[in-house]
Amino acid sequence: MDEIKIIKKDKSITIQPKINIYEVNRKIADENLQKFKENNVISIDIMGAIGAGKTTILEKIVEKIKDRYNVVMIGGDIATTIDTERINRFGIEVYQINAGCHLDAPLIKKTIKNINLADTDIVLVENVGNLICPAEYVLGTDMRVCVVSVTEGPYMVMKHPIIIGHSDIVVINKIEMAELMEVDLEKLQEDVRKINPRTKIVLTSARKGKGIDELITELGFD
Ligand SMILES: Nc1nc2c(ncn2[C@@H]2O[C@H](COP(=O)(O)OP(=O)(O)O)[C@@H](O)[C@H]2O)c(=O)[nH]1
Ligand SMILES: [Mg+2]
Repeated sequence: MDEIKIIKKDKSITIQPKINIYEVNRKIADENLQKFKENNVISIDIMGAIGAGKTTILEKIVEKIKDRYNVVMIGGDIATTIDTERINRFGIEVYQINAGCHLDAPLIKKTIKNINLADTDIVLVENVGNLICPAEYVLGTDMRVCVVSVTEGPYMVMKHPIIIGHSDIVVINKIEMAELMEVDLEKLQEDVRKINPRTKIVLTSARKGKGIDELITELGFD
């Protein structure tokens, strides 16, 4: 096989901004986390590509926990309110942020000003469907969850090491489709462990509700 030529970004044209936007974001994220903690709110950031199953997973979780906890959902979306409407059907409070390619800590700060955190137990954030931009923008949640689905093919994990590296839990969804998609579930899990040995991995078939109880346990909602 011919050697593959790898073209790297030329460092000489990298712009060094005076303000580190990640640092500014992180400071506000720390304030958000502090606010959540002061009010004993558990907060979760759910990330993943469009179609991975984030909203389906949220629906299944909300259905199971809504009678025990006061849950609020914040949904990030470029154009629609489809996801927040899906969650609002369960009778819980929802907030829609029409954002760009990711949510950020200032947007969460602005949103939580509207929420009565003292009466809230859990805030679930569905980030904008994207595996690249949300990785660098922490929101100030207790945990970050990344959802990948086997219908995205065998390379989604390997090609997105930053978001996998930043995740406390990686959910591999639509596992009933693995054989059909010729995706090796063991290999996918190995890829996750190689990038992030400390992350928890939960296998789900969210549409059928499989693996949701295990995910609820890992999230600490028991
Ligand atoms: N086969 C299968 N489809 C699923 C599963 N979970 C979600 N889906 C479907 O995948 C599509 C995208 O799901 P959605 O939750 O909207 O993804 P999101 O964009 O990540 O929020 C929908 O048609 C869901 O019904 C699953 O476990 N198995
Ligand atoms: Mg969604």
